[in-house]
Amino acid sequence: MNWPHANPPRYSESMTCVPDATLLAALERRLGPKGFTRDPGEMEPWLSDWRGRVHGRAAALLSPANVDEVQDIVRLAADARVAIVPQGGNTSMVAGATPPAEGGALLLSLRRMNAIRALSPEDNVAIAEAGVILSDLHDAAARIGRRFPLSLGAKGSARIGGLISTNAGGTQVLRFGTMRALVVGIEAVLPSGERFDGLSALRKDNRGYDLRQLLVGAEGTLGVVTAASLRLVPAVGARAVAWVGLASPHAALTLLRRLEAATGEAIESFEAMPANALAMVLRHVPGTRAPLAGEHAWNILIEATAPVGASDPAERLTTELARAAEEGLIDDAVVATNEAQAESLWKLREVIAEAERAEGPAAKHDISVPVSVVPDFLVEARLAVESRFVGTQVVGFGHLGDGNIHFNVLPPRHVDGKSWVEAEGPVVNAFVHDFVNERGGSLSAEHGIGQLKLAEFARTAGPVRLHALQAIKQALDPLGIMNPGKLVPPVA
Ligand code: 2HG
Ligand code: ZN
Repeated sequence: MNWPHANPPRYSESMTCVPDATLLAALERRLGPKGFTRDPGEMEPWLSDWRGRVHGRAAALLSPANVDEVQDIVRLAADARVAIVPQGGNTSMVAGATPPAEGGALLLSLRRMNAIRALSPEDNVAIAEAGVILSDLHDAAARIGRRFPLSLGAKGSARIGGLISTNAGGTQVLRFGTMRALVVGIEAVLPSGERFDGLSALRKDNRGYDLRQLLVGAEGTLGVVTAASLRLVPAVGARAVAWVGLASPHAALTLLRRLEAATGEAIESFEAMPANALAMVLRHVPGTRAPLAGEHAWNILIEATAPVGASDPAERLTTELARAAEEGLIDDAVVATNEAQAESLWKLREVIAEAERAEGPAAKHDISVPVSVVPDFLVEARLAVESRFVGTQVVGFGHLGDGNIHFNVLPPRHVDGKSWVEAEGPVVNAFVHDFVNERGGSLSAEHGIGQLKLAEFARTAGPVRLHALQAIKQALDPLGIMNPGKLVPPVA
């Protein structure tokens, strides 16, 4: 049993070719003017990542209208050994959908495939194409008295295919899990051009290796996800949204466990923001204001929900928060009294990424550690980073209840942020990731590896994980045409 060392996989990044005029003409004929463009103006918005850090080029932008067209694209590209970069809403935090700078790849946009093919209240399933925008799926589920329980700040532009391909998390993972827990079936075009028809809404299916789960979180490196059957849950009957100010992440975790015990399964979101994250939002996002008087070291956004027919969770939440205040566990709290107030509290949380983008470059991390470790991590890692990299400021916020912290390090004031991130970013990244590894954590909790984490992933993954990953890549995409340069570190 000396695999994988005796027989290392051969996948390497440099195997693809630049498309020639014959291939481009064939693609143009097959896709027509709506599905094929090389116009620089039309391609431009899709060639950079959301944060504007990575800029690529592409030989053409392909926007197929259906799975047959996706299959033909993949077949033609495979014959010519040309790389394909699948793209949905282009909201990746790790430049997972940005084509390489050389310009040889074909950018494959799933945006035109945006039909919700079926909604079944009997199966509690929606079948959505890869290009469906998350908030459109929310609305469609609501129309049949159900809901799709995954949400995140980018819900107005993130698309189902990308959410699946990154195994997206977001703000409701606490109760319903990440995308992985919500994908019931998948339809995808494999790197051979064959269609994997796995859409049926089976809740039990033990036919061996789970290709569906292999494609979730594969970042387009094992094929193109074209549609999925997605789990729906009962619609929300009542929700209570609260904003809490407290002194430490330790108090926050105690509060979370207490609220869970008091409200059954009602707590869906428990999002933590230090004072500097809230200040950043108030500074950059017009129309926002602090919900509580005074500054609090930590702010927690809590949502509790109950399905139709169950009792309103607001009363229990209010009672528990009052008790926590009396005992000195929290400093202050407000429970929204109407939907508009609830929405404005949520907005403060959902626009953090936008505020950060406006603030300027930072060394960014999307880490996870066991939930019990989060409070100490937040205090110790901040101290360690700010003492090691003098003048920096840590903004660590996020999904405390999932053990997932966006641990972002702002450059010292008075330095050029972009140059600092270029020069110091990798050193800071390695420092933070080592700190996380020593605590049994992961360098990617919910954003994926993409291109931005690839070197750090290769450095820290260890040979067993790495070789298994490379072997799977080699088996399913032997030509290396699917989103090369992302997720799978090439064999040295
Ligand atoms: C969030 O939770 C997103 O707001 C973005 O995952 C995190 O900007 C970030 O670091
Ligand atoms: Zn997040």
